[in-house]
Amino acid sequence: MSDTQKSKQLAFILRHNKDDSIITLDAEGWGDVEIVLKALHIDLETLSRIVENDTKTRYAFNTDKTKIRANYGHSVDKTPAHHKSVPPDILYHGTAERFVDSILKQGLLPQNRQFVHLSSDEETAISVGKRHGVPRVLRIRAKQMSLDGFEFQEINGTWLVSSVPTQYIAFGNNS
Ligand code: HQG
Repeated sequence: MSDTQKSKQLAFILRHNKDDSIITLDAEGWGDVEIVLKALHIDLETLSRIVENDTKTRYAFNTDKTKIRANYGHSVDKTPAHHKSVPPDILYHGTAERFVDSILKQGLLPQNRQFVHLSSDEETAISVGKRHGVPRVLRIRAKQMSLDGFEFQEINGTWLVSSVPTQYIAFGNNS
């Protein structure tokens, strides 16, 4: 099985394993590396390669590599407390054409995840949107949200926020 396939399995157990059937995560999302290695049938060298080569910084080890967690994307309510960051003026959200009407009525909601995920670049947002269908890119007035009291966390260009009310949403040109 390729590293990409293993990474998808890793993402599942560190983000979505709701009933703790595969692994028990602590309140900040850390799970035992030993359990991950057994569950994925890989060795520490392979796991380290997946973590280090991940272009979106999806995962992190603790200092002695006994624990691992997903940095974002969780549906389980065991999420890292990243530093709060002040976002740039504009962030991007990639979605599918078929969700746009609903988003314009309700704003962006985290749906099954703990946070709404935004991107610092438009290209990434397009590829995020393609996962769901015909992509559309929304421009989010993130700095204004921050000034209005919304808290943002950033992990290597992926930004997390609790929700995005409609007044902060506009369409990108390149959608
Ligand atoms: C949409 C991946 C209707 C939202 C990505 C999205 C990201 C609404 C979908 C990360 C809505 C949820 C997260 C509303 C939001 N009405 N639809 N009111 N509010 N939506 O997968 O942002 O590669 O949970 O637009 O790259 O697509 O796995 O979120 O289309 O960073 O590391 O509901 O996951 O990262 O879909 O993706 P998702 P997402 P990884």
